[in-house]
Amino acid sequence: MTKVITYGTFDLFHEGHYRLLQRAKELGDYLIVGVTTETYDKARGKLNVVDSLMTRIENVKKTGFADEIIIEELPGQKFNDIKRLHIDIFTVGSDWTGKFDHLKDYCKVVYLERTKNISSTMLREKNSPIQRVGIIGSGRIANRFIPEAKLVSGISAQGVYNPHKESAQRFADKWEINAYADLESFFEAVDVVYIASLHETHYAYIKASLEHGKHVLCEKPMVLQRSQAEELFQYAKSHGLILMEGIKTAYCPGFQKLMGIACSGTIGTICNVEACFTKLEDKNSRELTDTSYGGSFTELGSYVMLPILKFFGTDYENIAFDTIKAENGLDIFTKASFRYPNGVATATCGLGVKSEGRLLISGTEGYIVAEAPWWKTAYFEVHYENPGEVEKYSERFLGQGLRYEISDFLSMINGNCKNECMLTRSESIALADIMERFLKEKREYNGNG
Ligand code: C2G
Repeated sequence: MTKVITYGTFDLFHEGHYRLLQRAKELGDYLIVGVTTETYDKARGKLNVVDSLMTRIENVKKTGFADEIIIEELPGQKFNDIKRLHIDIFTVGSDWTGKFDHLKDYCKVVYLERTKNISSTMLREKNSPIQRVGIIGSGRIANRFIPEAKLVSGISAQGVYNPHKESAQRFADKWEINAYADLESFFEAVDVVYIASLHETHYAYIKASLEHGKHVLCEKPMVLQRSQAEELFQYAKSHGLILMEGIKTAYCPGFQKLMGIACSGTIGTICNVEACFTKLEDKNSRELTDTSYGGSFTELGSYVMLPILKFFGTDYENIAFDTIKAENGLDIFTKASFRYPNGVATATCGLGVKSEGRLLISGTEGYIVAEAPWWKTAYFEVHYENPGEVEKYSERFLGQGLRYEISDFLSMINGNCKNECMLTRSESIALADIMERFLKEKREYNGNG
């Protein structure tokens, strides 16, 4: 008798799960299915699991393919199960290819092809809230998005759009999703859109997505003009659609905690915020050669302005930019100084100058400091007049951290989030406004100089 084992969360049970179990059963005579517990999913950083363990087990049972169901509650359990249950074949979807090769010493390991298309009819009939996400752009950030989205239950990567067919196909092959070089067929196949294309293309893609009735999560900087941000948010609102700007820091639990502490009054009234983020880039990179939209501020400015807008709001009295430029006119280092009625702030960033990346929030009673990489907030300290009195806080920041914004995006779509999202519309509009001012100043200067 050939014994097969497979594992999964099987949340919001769909045809991808069904087909996996069907083929797993066909591999042998006896199929054991391990269903993950909430604790295990939490430990491996999977967010948004909706169905209870009992419901998920029931759904696996209903398929009729499982001869036995066990629960998976510990990391490392697979190895023990394989020995204990005398397993011949371990199988899992091909989205895990390579990840379980270490089990090959103990049994056969089979990766079954992931189901690319989860049809909307099946999901709608079941009234399932799974959102099929389409990705616009196929670069570095888009590559980070897919493994993160996999760790958020309720969203399934369906396809990628890139007008360059070969790029789309390469990306699609890598992640086992569909490739589209035609926007109309892309929109037909997906429910929601994630935009990770070049900055200057965001506006047109967001507009097209909203006009096709799709909710949108767009990478920062969302747009580069205030009027565009206002128009898009207005359109989204009046059509009942979600439009969200993805600045990962804003959504991560560590930054939420830091904001909570800063706003609790423990450091008194906040008077000064200094945020710095530098990342040395290759001189030949797009970021340092695209003379229209490259440069440090368009690339990193969103991160360093975020805490300033969060703590002081969007009504600054004055903003001044100081930049150091490369020969091609692009800023390799920029310092934006803000003046507010009751405070001052600086947002510093650089792609060609290295500095100490730090977030400092000074108040009348003390200060909060988070060292680099504070934009992936995992640790910060609260200091007071007495240097011996230091409070230390830490928080998990898992993987690339995109899962937090994806999780919030889903909560907004599913109506589980009562408030505006973690990054408000007015903050996103202010960010677009500042980007516009910066680019205008830069162009005037370069034009005159
Ligand atoms: N699956 C698939 N096609 C999809 C979605 C999922 O073939 N479109 C497969 C997965 O590869 C996995 C199974 O269905 O083999 C269950 O998927 P999930 O519930 O998402 O579980 P997962 O997070 O993949 O956990 O210890 C747990 C295992 O590592 C798998």
